[in-house]
Amino acid sequence: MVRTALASLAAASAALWTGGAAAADRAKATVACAPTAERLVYDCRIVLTGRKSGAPLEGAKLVVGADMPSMPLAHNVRPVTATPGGTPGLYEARIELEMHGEWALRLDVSGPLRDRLFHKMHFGGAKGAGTDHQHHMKK
Ligand SMILES: [Cu+2]
Repeated sequence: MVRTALASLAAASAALWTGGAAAADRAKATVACAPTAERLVYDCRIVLTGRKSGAPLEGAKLVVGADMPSMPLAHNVRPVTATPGGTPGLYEARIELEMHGEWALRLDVSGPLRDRLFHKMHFGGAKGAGTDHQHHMKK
């Protein structure tokens, strides 16, 4: 009895897993940006997964834009197309900002699924690297 229940549970999760990049799913992003030798230029590594499936999102087209939530219409950063990184779901993009402070990265995902995500991060100042918003808030 217990054994049967476990078996069907495993089958159900396997079905979810293979359905990873289904059109109905949305994207989830993990973002880390590191400063380069050039001021205001950052190398960002973005890991995309399916929000429901948790599976790495491979073969996606990812365009990264940036804006400052506190300064609407003040900036005009040209969006860049990320390139696939070495591991499944990893994408890399070099972004050039116009000042330090809090930015919202806009991630436009297309391909296996379409989605638009915003990711707030603090760049520069005493922090040096692009730190995740939550880290910045925690101090
Ligand atoms: Cu600004």
